[in-house]
Amino acid sequence: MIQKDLRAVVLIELLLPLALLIFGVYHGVLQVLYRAGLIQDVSFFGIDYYQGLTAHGVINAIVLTTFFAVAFGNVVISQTLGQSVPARGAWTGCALMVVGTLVAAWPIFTGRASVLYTFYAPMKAHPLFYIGVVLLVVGSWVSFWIWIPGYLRWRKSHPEQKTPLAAVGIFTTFIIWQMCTLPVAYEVIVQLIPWSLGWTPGVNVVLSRLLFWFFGHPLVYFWLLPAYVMYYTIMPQLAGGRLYSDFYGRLVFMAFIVLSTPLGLHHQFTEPAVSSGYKALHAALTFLVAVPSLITAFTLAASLEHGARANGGTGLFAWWGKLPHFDAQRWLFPYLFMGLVIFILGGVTGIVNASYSMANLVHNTSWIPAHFHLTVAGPVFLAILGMSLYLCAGLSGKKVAAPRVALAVPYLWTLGTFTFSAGLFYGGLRGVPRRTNLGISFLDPTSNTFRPDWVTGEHVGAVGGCVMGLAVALYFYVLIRSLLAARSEQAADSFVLPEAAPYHDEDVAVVRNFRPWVVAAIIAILVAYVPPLVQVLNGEYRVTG
Ligand code: HAS
Repeated sequence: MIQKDLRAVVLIELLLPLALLIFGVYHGVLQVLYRAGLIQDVSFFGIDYYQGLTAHGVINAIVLTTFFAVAFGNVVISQTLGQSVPARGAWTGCALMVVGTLVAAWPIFTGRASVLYTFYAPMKAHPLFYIGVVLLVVGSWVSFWIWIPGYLRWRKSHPEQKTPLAAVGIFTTFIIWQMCTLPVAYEVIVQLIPWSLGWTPGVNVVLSRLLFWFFGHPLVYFWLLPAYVMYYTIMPQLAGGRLYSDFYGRLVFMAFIVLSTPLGLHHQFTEPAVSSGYKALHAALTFLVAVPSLITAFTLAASLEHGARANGGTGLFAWWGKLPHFDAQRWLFPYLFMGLVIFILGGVTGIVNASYSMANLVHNTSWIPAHFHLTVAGPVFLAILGMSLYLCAGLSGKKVAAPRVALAVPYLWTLGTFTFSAGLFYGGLRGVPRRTNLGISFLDPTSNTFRPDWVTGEHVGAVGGCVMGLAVALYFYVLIRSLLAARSEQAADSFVLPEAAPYHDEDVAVVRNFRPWVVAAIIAILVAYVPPLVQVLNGEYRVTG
């Protein structure tokens, strides 16, 4: 059962970022219009291109994901470890995150923080942007810390039992978050805030980038792992079956603790300050971090097959048809399943990016946003949308209105992301740059920089982006109608998340305890990052102003 005293806080943590998402998605649609040359201006309705791009990235990739991870974590820990989340602590964490978000929103919306969601130097924001980010992160830390005493109590009183898999997934998510946010906290507090206040004349730009990407890659697993919790512990039940192997679920989560962080240099293959040997090490580790996702692909496919066969599925492939793809009662299923389908291409293109020499071809081109819209805007975003609707309706004791429309959203979103990404991959391979207002430059036929060979990709991308916008509009139609529906106290009291039983329930000692994995993670981080850090500190990469 989910604690009653957590309902309000969880609903705020879900609904506030969803409200902001309206701006986030609006600026996403504007992006594709600017880039396709359909808007030929530096700004639209008073918000300029880079301001809108910053709002899009910060809201969608940082605010929505952090709030959701905390909200979902509160629900999972409360349900699986039995009423162990102190409500006062949950409110404190939530309040810090809300204040942080509002404080950071002011400089963004007044044009004082157009530094994009990758906010490292030399771009400089108003100090309130950085202070807001710090509060948001500290709020998420507080929300995590308050789960730990309840977990330790649970372990003491259940010495023979394995920690529920969903709780393992949530703790993994936040252990990674805790490890990766410490260096970025140093960057923001010691480098960026004093610099933006004018207290220091300049910052070491390369150090700022190194610290950001130390955080920036594990950040993607912080986004992804709540979706993995749903795939492993909820989706098999929705499919009518069981999780094929409990051990593989645990192994995957533990492996992410070790492998998520020591590979951020794959975002810096072109960084002059770091030697190529360490970049090669990070490239190799990047291939290794794909392994838990490959294990996930096989474990989930086996779990889906088990469910489909239990529903009467037969044959080598025909059983896929017996999954609840179009069952309006189980509308949550396609939010998870279509996320996985999208992730196949997101994963393959990630491996291309990791391939050192290939990265030189695609780096900073539109290939990169094509890749990450098949990852963070694919499995992650669909899981967040689906679970937010599920929780908002369930915790407020309401029925999801228009379940058929709810069911259509993930399909429409998938069509949109595939179309959008196809256009951006095509353009990226032809050198179309990312983060560029193409409408006033390369896609303006009157400009002497006009590139006719870049038009097709951006136009295809614009069609996809508009379809994605339509999918989100339909989502909000369902969400708002559901929130306005009649409330049942009894339904709210009895609401729980589905929990899939394991088919193979192995008990393997090595995945019962976080400690060895955290120690291995720290060693891996020291090996992968100390020498590059020394190289950066020995150089002189200071900017002033
Ligand atoms: Fe990435 C850049 C490499 C995963 C997000 N990535 C980015 C950026 C973002 C991002 C936001 O090495 C841009 C940052 C910026 O602004 O500059 N990425 C990888 C690799 C993986 C990967 C190797 N990325 C992600 C995930 C993200 C994400 C996850 C968000 C959540 N990425 C890179 C690299 C760069 C990069 C370089 C820098 C590029 C540059 O030069 O700037 C891997 O973890 C991917 C492994 C995944 C798989 C897929 C497994 C498939 C599954 C689905 C199974 C399906 C089933 C259903 C069961 C191997 C689990 C079956 C259904 C049927 C119909 C058959």
